[in-house]
Amino acid sequence: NVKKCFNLMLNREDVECSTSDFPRVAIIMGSDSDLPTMKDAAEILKSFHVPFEITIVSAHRTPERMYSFAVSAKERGVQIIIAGAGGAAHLPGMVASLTPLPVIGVPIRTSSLDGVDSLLSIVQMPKGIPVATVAIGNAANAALLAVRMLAAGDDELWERLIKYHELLRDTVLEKAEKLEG
Ligand code: RP5
Repeated sequence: NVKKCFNLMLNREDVECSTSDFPRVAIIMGSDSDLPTMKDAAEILKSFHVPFEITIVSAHRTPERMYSFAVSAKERGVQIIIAGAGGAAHLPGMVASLTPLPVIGVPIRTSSLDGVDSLLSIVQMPKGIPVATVAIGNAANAALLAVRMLAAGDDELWERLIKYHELLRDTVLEKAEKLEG
């Protein structure tokens, strides 16, 4: 139950949360203070019926945990990792260095530099270890990108994505119609 996971995480309890024994996507973040941003990724995955796990892994506060998370992810069935971090945001890059699984980084908006620090830390990976980076705070797009990657080999997900895009289109058309009167 994802909602229960969120509540537990907000109470700063160190728990593993999962919607399935076989999560296809892992959502991790450096701190529970990232959860208000990262929960958007969970909501998107939930709406596409993609099983996922979500937890806190800090590169600098829990480096051993980051290591064991990254090296065991593939064995646990994880196909894509979404990693959110703020400031000197090294979590996505470090995780990508520990597993060949695709990693999508979410730069968290910070109070001092508005998240530009997070963005540059995540996006500027040197050649060899890629991290796909979304816009500052856009965890929803990270999840949508993960769904697209999975959908390339999953017809059901493919159909759901097509429906999702039709919904986006229809929403704009409705608004345009209203505006035009
Ligand atoms: C990073 O430091 C986290 O990803 C978070 O965005 C930032 C601040 O963490 P807290 O001090 O709020 O725990 O590791």
